[in-house]
Amino acid sequence: MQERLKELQAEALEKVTQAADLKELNDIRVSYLGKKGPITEVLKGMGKLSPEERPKMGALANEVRDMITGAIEEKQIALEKAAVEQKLAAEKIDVTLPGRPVREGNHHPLTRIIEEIEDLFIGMGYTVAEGPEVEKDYYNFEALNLPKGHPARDMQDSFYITEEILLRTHTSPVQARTMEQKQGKGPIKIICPGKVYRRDNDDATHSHQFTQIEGLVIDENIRLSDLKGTLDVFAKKMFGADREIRLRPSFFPFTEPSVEMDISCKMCGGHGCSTCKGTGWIEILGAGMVHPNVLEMAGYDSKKYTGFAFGMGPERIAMLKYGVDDIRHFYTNDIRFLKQFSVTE
Ligand code: 2NL
Repeated sequence: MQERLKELQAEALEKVTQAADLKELNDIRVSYLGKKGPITEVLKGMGKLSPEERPKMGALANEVRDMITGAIEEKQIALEKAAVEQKLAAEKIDVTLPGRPVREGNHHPLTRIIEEIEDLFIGMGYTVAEGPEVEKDYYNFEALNLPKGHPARDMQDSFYITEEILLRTHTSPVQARTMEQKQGKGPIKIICPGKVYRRDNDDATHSHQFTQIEGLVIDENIRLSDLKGTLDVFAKKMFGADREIRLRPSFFPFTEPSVEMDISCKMCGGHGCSTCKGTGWIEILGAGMVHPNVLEMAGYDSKKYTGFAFGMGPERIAMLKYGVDDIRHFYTNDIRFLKQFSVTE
C-alpha cells in the first residue's frame, strides 16, 4: 500500500509538471484527489491493515495528498502568470507608431450646389418643400396645364409605372400639391429641390436621372418685374456681383408669359468664347408667370392671385460653376472627381 501511494505521488507530480494549461491541471486534480480517485481508493483498503500500521498509512496518505495539492496550486499560479504574460505580450501597443490619418469626406458637388441655392432663397424668405418621386400623372402633368395628349408630354418622355403613376419628370408636382393644400387661400413662397427622371439616353449632357430646383411665389400683385428682380439677385449671389442677366421669351405649358434667363459670360466678359458659344450669354434657367389654368386647377382665383415660377438644373449650374464637361461625372462617384470639391483641400 505504501508503495502504491508513492507510485501515485510520483505519477501525479509528473503529470502536474507536464500540464500545459489550467484545464489540464484541473483534470489532474479531479482524477487524483476526487472522491473516485486512486488515493481515496487506497484509503478504503486501510480496514485490512493492522492497528499499528493504520495511523502510519493514514499519515502517509495525507502527506501524498498534500504534496499533490501543493504542486497543483504552485503550477496553477505559474500557469496563470504565464497566461497573463502571454496576453500582455500579444496586446502590446507600440505607442510610438504614427497615427493613421483620418480622411475627411466632403459633400457631393451637387449637394453643395443645391444647398447653396436653398440657402440663397431661404435668405429671401422662401421655405423648402419636398414631395414624392413616384408621382401621380395628375400632379406631374394634368395640374400643370399638360392634359393627356398634350404634345409637351412627348418632349419629356417619362418612366410610367402604371397608366396613372410615373417617376416625376420635374419637381413641379410638389408645387402643384402645395397650391392644392392651400385651398386657394394665402401666399406661397417655396423652392422644391429633388431628383427627377426622364427617358433619355445618357451622354455628356443628358441623364435619365438628374436633379432640379424649382421655385414658386404666389400672392396678390405678383408681377414679372418681381421675377426679374428675384432672378437678378440669384444670379449675382450665385455667379458674382459683376454678372448681368437677360430674359428671352420662351414657352412652357405651365407659365404665360414664359422666359429663359441668361447670365453674362465671365470667361470672355461678354465678347464671345467657347463657354458661351460666341454669344456672350449663358442660359441658366426657365421661368414665367404661373399660367391662370394652373392657378385655377389648384383652387386659386386667377383674378385675385398671380405668381411666378422658375426651374433650373443643379447639374448644369455645377458644370458651369466648376467647369465640369460631362454630366456623368456626377453619378459615377469616381473619388478622384469627388475629392476636387473638398472645401478643406
Ligand atoms: C426649366 C424650366 C420651369 C416652372 C419650371 C412651374 C411650376 C408650377 C407652375 C408653373 Cl407649379 N411653373 N415651374 C416654370 C417655368 C420653368 O422650368 O428649364 N427647368 C430646368
